[in-house]
Amino acid sequence: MVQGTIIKGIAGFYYVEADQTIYECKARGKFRKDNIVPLIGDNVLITLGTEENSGDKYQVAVIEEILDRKNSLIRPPVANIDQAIVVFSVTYPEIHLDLLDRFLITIEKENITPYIVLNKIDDGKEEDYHNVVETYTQVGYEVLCLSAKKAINIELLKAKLKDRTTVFAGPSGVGKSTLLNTIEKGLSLETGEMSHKIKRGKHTTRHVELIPLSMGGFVLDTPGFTSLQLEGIDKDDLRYYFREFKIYEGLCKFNGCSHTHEPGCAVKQALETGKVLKPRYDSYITYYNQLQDIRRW
Ligand SMILES: Nc1nc2c(ncn2[C@@H]2O[C@H](COP(=O)(O)OP(=O)(O)OP(=O)(O)O)[C@@H](O)[C@H]2O)c(=O)[nH]1
Ligand SMILES: [Mg+2]
Ligand SMILES: [Zn+2]
Repeated sequence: MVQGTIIKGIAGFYYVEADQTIYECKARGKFRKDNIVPLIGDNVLITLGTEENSGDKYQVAVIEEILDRKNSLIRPPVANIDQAIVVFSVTYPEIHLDLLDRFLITIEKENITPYIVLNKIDDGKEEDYHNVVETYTQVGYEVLCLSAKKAINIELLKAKLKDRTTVFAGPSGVGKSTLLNTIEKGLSLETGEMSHKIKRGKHTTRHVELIPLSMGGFVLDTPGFTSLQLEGIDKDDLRYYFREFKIYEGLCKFNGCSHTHEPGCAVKQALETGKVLKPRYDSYITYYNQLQDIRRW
């Protein structure tokens, strides 16, 4: 068997790179039986087929084994990630803070390093997005404001990517594929016009793809998404995924304080003094209640 990495999946085929060759693979039926979906970024063992496939473009092979994952995401569906760049645009589509918070939670849970990118600053006014920058910087995230189109501040982003595996995620039309084309010369990922009527993207990218960078490292372009479920999260763990709460852990009056209703809560005190920001705390309460409702069901 040969070890490789899944770099793309289209219509039931997985494209696996091993020893600088790309193999077109089917996955063994046992994966479906065990409810395991191979993910882009998975390290796999394959057996090589003998016959050529119809197009003669790729050699064929079969995925026999998926090696242990370091981490994985459901949306976008990727595995073995070091960092995630969550991309929004400062013009259209508009920044969607609920989606941003949900995405940050899933990233924190999987121990992936997150960065926030606000793209299209060539087209926007600083006063319209400086609140977002301030809020999330105070929370403890690095926020990069840039323009893929005019190549503003691209070097700041590029410096983060070397020798790492980084997934680009965010709504359709924010410029994920445009950014990657700007970062890697010679790359020509398809990009889409905005729909002017509804001011949204048109879901141009349809597959997740793992792309090598010439400076070292990999990036993953992914399709845009409009919603994100908080799946597989216990409400009692939610507080660990709000990074600004961490310094108060153990300082509340009650052990295991949920920071929702308990007296003597250090997080709520920090909220009073503005050290914890109200919109983020409100997000926390909203998701906490949602997760509680799911459990009751
Ligand atoms: N003004 C401006 N427009 C940009 C910028 N970056 C991307 N765009 C435009 O935004 C539109 C969408 O860009 P894409 O790169 O296709 O967006 P995407 O995030 O990959 O979208 P999906 O593949 O649908 O998820 C295109 O018309 C781009 O030209 C930018 O920095 N400034
Ligand atoms: Mg795209
Ligand atoms: Zn508390």
